[in-house]
Amino acid sequence: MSYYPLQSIPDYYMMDSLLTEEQKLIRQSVRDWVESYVMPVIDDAAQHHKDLPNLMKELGAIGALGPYIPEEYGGAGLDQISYGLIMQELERGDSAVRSAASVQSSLVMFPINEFGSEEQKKKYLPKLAAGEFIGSFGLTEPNHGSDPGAMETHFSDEGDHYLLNGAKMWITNAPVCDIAVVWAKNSEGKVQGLIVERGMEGFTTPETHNKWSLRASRTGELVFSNVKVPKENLLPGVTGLRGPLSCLNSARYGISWGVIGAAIDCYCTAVQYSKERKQFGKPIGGFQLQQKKLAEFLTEITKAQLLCIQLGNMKNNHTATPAQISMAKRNNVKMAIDIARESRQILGGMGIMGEFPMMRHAANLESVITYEGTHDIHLLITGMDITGMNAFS
Ligand code: TGC
Ligand code: FAD
Repeated sequence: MSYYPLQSIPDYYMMDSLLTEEQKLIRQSVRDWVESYVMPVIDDAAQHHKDLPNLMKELGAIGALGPYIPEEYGGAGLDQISYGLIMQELERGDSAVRSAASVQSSLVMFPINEFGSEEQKKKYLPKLAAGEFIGSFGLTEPNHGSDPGAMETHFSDEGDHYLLNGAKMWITNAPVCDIAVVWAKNSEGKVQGLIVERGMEGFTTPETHNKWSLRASRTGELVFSNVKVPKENLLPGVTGLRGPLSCLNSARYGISWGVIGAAIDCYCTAVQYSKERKQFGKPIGGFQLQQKKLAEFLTEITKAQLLCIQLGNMKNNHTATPAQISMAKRNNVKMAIDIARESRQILGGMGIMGEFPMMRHAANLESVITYEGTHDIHLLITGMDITGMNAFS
């Protein structure tokens, strides 16, 4: 259960008037699920680095896996604002829960739906939508994070199969995945996507231990040592870096919404605490310095909500550009991490305790500000869009 009444979740600019009844119902059902399934156990899971039991199947059951994937493949066929609202509600619970859903939806189901063959869609999408299969997405490598175009993982055509070699690092859900969408270079040096299945000889997924962030999520490596990948596992619909980067557009969009949820959880907790906690004979919420913080939090959350609603409209119309998505990801993650850090101070010493969510969200957001393109990389994408000049090379 959240520490604050759910009615206090802010909608300062009446953005609900821009939502359909269906979108509001979807948000409410995910909010209810987060209250009953995530909130009671998330502190224990994060403190002790434990999985939330049966998480992927639970997410599948509430329609949070592949919400915008067509119904014929097991998705919910929803629009992009509904997808965003689902991400927001999940990340109000914890970034690890949103990560699980956004990797599966945007980084595994999206490329199979967008670039996969009919057989691949039928084979994998319904199981991924139900959470029966857990997927991971391998782009980042030990030597190549921000510059995936320089990746070393490669495959060769061996007649009746491909032979895959290389390694991916920092991969969400690698240790528990059933399949991995892996981006690798073909013998001409062009990037293509392969679906690698657990059990293929030479494919291992060692776990990355000792994280201070996203402790309720598994992170690991994908290691390929002469893995024989059947030819039918190549994604036929895309060649080039555009393939993986298109998936990132979808995941970055989801993160832009998701982090609003983490900010809301911190903001609402701080408001509630500031009304209850008395010092110098009155609630600390009555002091101007605390009000300044709370007023700024609400202003920033409201601005982030407006960015997302309009970006969602543009996504629905297929007009959102990658640079517009970068702006929202960068702005909203920074907004959320600032609110997590500052709101912790409103709780004084209590702010460092697991009973309250700020330290957990702040620590999680240290990953979120780095993955899916770092804060600085997104700034350079915006800079390039403004000037037409590429600061990367
Ligand atoms: P560049 O030469 O600019 O572009 C290469 C080709 O890609 C196209 N392109 C895009 N296409 C679709 N969407 C985008 N966002 C695109 N950006 C570029 C581009 O048009 C070009 O196409 P073509 O047909 O002309 O070949 O590429 P570059 O090598 O200079 O790199 C550009 C840069 C730095 C922006 C890009 O590499 C980048 O975004 N780097 C950041 C890497 C990143 O975000 N990695 C994320 C890994 S996945 C992850 O973190 C998951 S965490 C999940 C969780 O747990 O929630
Ligand atoms: P680097 O690229 O080495 O960057 C280091 C620093 O240099 C950063 O501050 C960066 O902004 C800066 N920098 C780099 N280039 C420039 C430049 N041109 N100009 C100025 N500054 C620059 N990846 C996946 O493929 N799949 C996943 O599922 C996945 N999950 C992840 C989960 C977690 C918990 C984490 C932490 C990461 C995950 N990642 C995943 C990897 C993530 O996308 C990368 O960490 C990220 O893209 C940055 O790469 P890097 O860590 O190698 O940093």
